[in-house]
Amino acid sequence: MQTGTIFKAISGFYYVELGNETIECKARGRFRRDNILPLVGDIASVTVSDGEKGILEDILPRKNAFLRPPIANLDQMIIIASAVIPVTDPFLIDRMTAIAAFSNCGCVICINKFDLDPGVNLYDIYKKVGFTVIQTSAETGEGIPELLDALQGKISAFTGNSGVGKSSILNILEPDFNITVGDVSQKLGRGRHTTRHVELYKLKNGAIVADTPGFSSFDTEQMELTAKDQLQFLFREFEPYIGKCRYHDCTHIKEAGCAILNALESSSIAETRYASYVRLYDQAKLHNDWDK
Ligand SMILES: Nc1nc2c(ncn2[C@@H]2O[C@H](COP(=O)(O)OP(=O)(O)OP(=O)(O)O)[C@@H](O)[C@H]2O)c(=O)[nH]1
Ligand SMILES: [Mg+2]
Ligand SMILES: [Zn+2]
Repeated sequence: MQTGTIFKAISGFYYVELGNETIECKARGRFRRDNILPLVGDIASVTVSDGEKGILEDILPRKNAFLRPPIANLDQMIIIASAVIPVTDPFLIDRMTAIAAFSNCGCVICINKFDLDPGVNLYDIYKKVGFTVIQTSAETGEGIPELLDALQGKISAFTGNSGVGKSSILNILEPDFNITVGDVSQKLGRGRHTTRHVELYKLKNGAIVADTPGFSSFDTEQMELTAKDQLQFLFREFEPYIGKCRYHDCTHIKEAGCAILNALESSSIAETRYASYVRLYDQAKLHNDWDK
């Protein structure tokens, strides 16, 4: 039995890296029976028959796992955004930063298409929250050395709405990859969902990076995250205010004497971040109510 990482998963086949080789594997029947879906990024034990085809025997315990994109064992998400068409809705970024925080996963915000628009607005919001924010261009190479540094020694996934340039950035990091990129529909204001599967790529500096399919606005509405009273802890800039509201069970939605609402009032918390909190809170509430 050997152990390796799943680099790619396509229609029931798992491509596992074992030493210098990539072995095509199928999963044992009991995975389906036990309702375990092997994910890209999983570390699996594999038996290889006649040196060619393999069988996934087991998935080793995960550090974390995500549904959208479907991937496991991430050190960090690189949330890629764009200030030009396809413009990134800050809610999408905030949803991802919350999911990352919830899953013990780091995150870096990357504002791409710097050559077209530096995205100063987004830059200021996330810099102030305390995230690492990198402005990049897959066209001119701006910010790419900085991004490479952030990727070094880690397993990362590029996420973001379709057309922001996830695949393009991977191609500029390593021109040999030759990943297909698609254009952006100016009329519809969005990308064309060019990347269809999750795949890990190994950079020359040893970093491992996943390209993933871009989100559509539909995905944005399709999530529930966590218990509503836990959500406040997933917005890192709320931290100094938590426990300082008048009511100990303050939801920070409309209570009097709310320290978070006061911080919003004095612009210490960004409006878009707070709006995302409320939106996620409402979704979580709906979901929690269903559970009862
Ligand atoms: N001007 C400019 N265009 C870019 C940049 N990065 C990507 N593009 C263009 O944006 C379009 C979409 O790029 P992709 O790399 O396919 O985007 P993606 O995020 O992988 O999209 P999906 O696979 O659909 O999720 C292509 O036409 C790219 O050439 C950039 O930094 N500047
Ligand atoms: Mg792509
Ligand atoms: Zn409050």
